[in-house]
Amino acid sequence: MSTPVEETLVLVKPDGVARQLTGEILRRIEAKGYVIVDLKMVQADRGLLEQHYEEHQGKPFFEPLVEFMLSGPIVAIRLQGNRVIEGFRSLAGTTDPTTAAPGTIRGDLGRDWGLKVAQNLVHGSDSPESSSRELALWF
Ligand code: D4T
Repeated sequence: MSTPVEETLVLVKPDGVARQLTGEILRRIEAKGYVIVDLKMVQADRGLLEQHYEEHQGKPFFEPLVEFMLSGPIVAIRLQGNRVIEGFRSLAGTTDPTTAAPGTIRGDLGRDWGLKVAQNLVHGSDSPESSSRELALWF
């Protein structure tokens, strides 16, 4: 079965950078066999984050989420591979780090810190449409 080569946007969020987990997260991505084709550290601004999270505008966690993403540098990664969109989300685990499966980035390295917004270490695009839109925003 042949599958198309895809690209996805991965972000190591400010908690991952602050906790010095960037290397561990990149190690897991590379060990899986996906290819890092571009990578940069950025301090995002509010405009970028409001566009990135536009689907969540108006939700109670939107403002805490933007504040969290403004709280420190982010590592943005353009990642390539067959079915990498689905594959990275599988590596990352589900949104809530408390219940994310052990073996995943969020399940092994994340936890609930009792804050207004889940600090869950990474972001990965959730569809080909999101991936194109988000890569154009960040790169
Ligand atoms: P991202 O988009 O950051 O990769 O995370 P997910 O795809 O797993 O989750 P999401 O877009 O639904 O949520 C974005 C971001 O908001 C936080 N969040 C989300 C939260 O604190 N409370 C919530 O109820 C939801 C749905 C966590 C991730």
